[in-house]
Amino acid sequence: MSRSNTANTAEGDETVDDDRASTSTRDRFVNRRRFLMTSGVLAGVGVLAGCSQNQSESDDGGTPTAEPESTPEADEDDEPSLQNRYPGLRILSPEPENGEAAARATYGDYITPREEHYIRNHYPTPSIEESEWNVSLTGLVGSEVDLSMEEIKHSFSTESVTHTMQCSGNGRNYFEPQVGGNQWTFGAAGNTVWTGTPVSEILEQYGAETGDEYFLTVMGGEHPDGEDVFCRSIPMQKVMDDTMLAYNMNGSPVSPDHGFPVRLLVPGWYGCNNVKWLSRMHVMDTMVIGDEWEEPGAPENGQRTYTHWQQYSYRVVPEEDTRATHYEEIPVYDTREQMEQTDEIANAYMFDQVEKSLIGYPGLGQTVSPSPAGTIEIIGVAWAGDDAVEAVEVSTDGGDNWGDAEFFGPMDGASGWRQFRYVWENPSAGEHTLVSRATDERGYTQPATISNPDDQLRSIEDDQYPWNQSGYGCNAYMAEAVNCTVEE
Ligand SMILES: Nc1nc2c(c(=O)[nH]1)N[C@H]1C(S)=C(S)[C@@H](COP(=O)(O)O)O[C@H]1N2
Ligand SMILES: [Mo]
Repeated sequence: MSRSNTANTAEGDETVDDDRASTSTRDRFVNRRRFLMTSGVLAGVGVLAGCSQNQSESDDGGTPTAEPESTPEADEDDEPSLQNRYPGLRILSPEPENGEAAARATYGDYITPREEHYIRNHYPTPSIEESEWNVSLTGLVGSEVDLSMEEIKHSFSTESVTHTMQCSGNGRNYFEPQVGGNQWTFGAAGNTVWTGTPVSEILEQYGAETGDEYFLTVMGGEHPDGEDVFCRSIPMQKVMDDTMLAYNMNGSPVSPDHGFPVRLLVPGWYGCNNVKWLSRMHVMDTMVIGDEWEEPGAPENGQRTYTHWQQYSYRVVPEEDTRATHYEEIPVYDTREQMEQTDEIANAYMFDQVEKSLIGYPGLGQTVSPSPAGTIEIIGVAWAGDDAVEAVEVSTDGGDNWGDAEFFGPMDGASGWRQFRYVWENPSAGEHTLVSRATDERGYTQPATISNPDDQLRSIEDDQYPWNQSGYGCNAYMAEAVNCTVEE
């Protein structure tokens, strides 16, 4: 696939901004369908196509946007639709493929099945033959190399990690005033086991610079000609710690839409860092920045090529800023810690995730009845990026009074979510507002609400999450409240 950055935008349309859907109807550039036939997922697809997908209950977060396609429809050449391939998703756009978990029930379990794991694509899912795919290693290395999938899988160690993948834009729908882009509610998060090759071994094998001052700039191979390369710069410290080239997801090959045949996996960090259809890794002594990585005249002419997704997008930008300030490097990577260091980092980068929790039962708008013992067990999940979750509290009265939840289930390192339960004693009949809030090992706790744009916040202050132009990073617990009805 071409890595050229010289092509013009085919239709002269605006460069896609932020984590927003590209709605342009540019030409298909690959045959997605043939890809599915060759990637080993078709057997699963057949099963899914037979399922009904009545998952969305009343549980759609009350969003005004796309309804799930209710009628299973085949594409021209009989590939099952995105909805049929992923019956647990509410589809936000069929192409590029974007969808989120349709029901809160996804957050009542530990492992998220592939059919319920959100998909976030800027460009259509590409058609890739595994046997023809290479990942190149370039830049500050002893010797540059093209690695086949065979080498990636079998010339190095194999690792597995549980990781809560979450889109930076999850919860964007709750921002007021509304911000543009895919209107994700709660569902752009999932917890899965990823298997692959530690990137550190590959870098060491080929003599790369691996000190803390370096960055690994990683690029997706799927961009249509003239579009920005999906490119991210990961600090070397994190790369050497636990980042891997993942090719299996929950014990099956990563699905086409989730990055087949290989993606970068950055445990605990926002989804955007986990570059899918990985084609190139480039060792640098700064983040990707500057003319060398942009078209001449960028960004005015909309040809931002390699820098766009790292420097312009995925930044916390308050209303008063015209654009994010670009940096060659920053002193801390924890997103919440960056937000606090506004003297040094004007606009936080979406790297390590902030603490968050979601109730999985009861679901939104659900009517539930107490057990014979007169209790209701509220369950959910909590995570805090690559930091451990220390505590979860639950309130059954909209945040006035709180009690401690208890953890249960597996704990596979910090980057996977923890399950929690809270036994609600003697719930009264009628409507209730349930909320949960997590505190991480750094002592950071989820704030209550999203701020007003006028407040121009850059960090979490006074129990408020900073409203920002692209709606990134929302972890305000009132936004995630579950209204339910208890039966007599
Ligand atoms: N090459 C490439 N990688 C990508 C993207 C993309 O559009 N292209 N989207 C990113 C974003 S914004 C997210 S949130 C995650 C989503 O991963 P998933 O679709 O497997 O859930 O992939 C990331 N990796
Ligand atoms: Mo994302």
